Amino acid sequence: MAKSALQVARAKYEPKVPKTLKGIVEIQEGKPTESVSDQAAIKALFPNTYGMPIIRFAEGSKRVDYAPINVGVILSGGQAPGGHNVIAGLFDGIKDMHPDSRLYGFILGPGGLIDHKYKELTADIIDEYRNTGGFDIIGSGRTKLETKEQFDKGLEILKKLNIKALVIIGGDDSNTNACVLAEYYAQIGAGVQVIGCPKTIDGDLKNEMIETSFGFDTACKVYSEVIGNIQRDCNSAQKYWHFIKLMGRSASHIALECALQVQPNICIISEEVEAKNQSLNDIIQYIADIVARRAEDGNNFGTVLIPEGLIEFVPAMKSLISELNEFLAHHDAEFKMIRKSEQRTYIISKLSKTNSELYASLPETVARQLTLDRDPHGNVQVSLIETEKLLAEMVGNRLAEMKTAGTFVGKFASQVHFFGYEGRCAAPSNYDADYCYSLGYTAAGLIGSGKTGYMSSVRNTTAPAAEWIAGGVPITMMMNMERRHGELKPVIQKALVKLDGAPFKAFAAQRDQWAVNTEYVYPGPIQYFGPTEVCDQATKTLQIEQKQ
Ligand code: FBP
Repeated sequence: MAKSALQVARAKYEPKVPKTLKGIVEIQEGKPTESVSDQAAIKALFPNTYGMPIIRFAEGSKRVDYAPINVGVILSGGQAPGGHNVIAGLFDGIKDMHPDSRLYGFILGPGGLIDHKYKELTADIIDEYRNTGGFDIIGSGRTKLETKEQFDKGLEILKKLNIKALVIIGGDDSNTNACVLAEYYAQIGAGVQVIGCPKTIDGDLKNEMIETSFGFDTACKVYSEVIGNIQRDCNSAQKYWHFIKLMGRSASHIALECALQVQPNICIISEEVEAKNQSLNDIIQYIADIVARRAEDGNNFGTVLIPEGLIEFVPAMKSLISELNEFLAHHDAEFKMIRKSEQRTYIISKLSKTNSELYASLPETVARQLTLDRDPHGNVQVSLIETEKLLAEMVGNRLAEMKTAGTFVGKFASQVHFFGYEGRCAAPSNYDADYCYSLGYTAAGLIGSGKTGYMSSVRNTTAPAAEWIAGGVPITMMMNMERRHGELKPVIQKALVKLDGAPFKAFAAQRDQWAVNTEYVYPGPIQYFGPTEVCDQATKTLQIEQKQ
């Protein structure tokens, strides 16, 4: 396979690791833990894996002799930079425990386990993928691993390959499923440990013990580079307003982090929209007022960052989407029989009055996008909804009205962008390359110490890597009960942007200034060779959080 010069050079990079991870390591166990809430319910559902202590690796004094072990690994959900290094760290970890240990990758996500599709990951394969982006070493998929039949089917192949531990690399839903699987295998005495690793560019799998999910760092740096380039273009030509939607299915962490990096004129944070009960109209007016204010200074240009999940956080839209979800779940076949040109009228006739009126007020394309197929978790696929076009169009209409009323005196022309897939498979930054390798190596350590139902945890990551703290957190500790598809289920709490958190406050304190003035920052591309302050920076979010 042809390789770029950077790929060749980057293959030689040796990830930096915590000093307590390699060499002679000893396990320190903390006190019993509790779930974040609904303790009694979670305890009852996870009798074998509830309440386990937090694990921390420390420098040890005596080397443990490990037996060879066969381990399986699954990549689950959306791609995130650094996944290959998690696998490389896991591989090196189990080989360091015993050179005869073997690693098997299940193909195309959890489906590979159920359908018995796998490949052995040998040293030459692993070496090809060190420090590279993507999940193509074994592929990923969104099949939900949640039924007893699937667990039993998976166990057949695990037994056949003599696999004693399974590592699931995924987001909040996949790690929830990993925990249910760990509990089930413990309950039936299957002899298979299950360990999770925190992955998602969205950054919403985080808590006290998991300070960030991997991939967030690189993805935000890639988006910020491109937004910075757009801002420079925008400031050079001074004739466009750029509406830029950024991935993040639910939480606005990516938009917030990019805003902190590039200082745009406007950034909408979904969690704030929800907390302030804002309508689509309020958001449009907020943007239009800033456009008008900048026009007074002769600045007919600017940038607007929009989180992908926004639409579901506007309370009125949320209610519309939830009624649509319910309706389509029960009338999908009937809906699909309706001619495309008549679907909109059909939906308008079926919804309750308020939702029907809101639906009718939306531009045709967005109305259609709201009725597209749901993902396997029943969610609207927000990446298919062109919120950036919706806002640009509606702001344009509002400004036209304001012009007639004499409250807008400038010119308005817009460009729209969506950045998501561009960043998910980027070559990992040093931060993600190091963090991911450590997460994988830590997972091997948890396996070696016989743990199950744990998530690999590496903390203190704004310090130099040698001082990072590696260990494990019981997954049940992150759980609460939530209503999903009408049923109460134990799930890992999703971490949304906290409006009383330091990163949001830092943004809120500066945004009015960024709106009127042009204070763009141009981060430039990720650097791999050069001074550590250029190559090893953590995200602004983490830096601000950990400075507290
Ligand atoms: P994960 O939560 O599985 O990591 O995926 C996140 C994400 O990249 C979202 O930001 C985006 O909305 C979604 O995946 C897109 O999914 P798909 O790859 O299926 O189009």
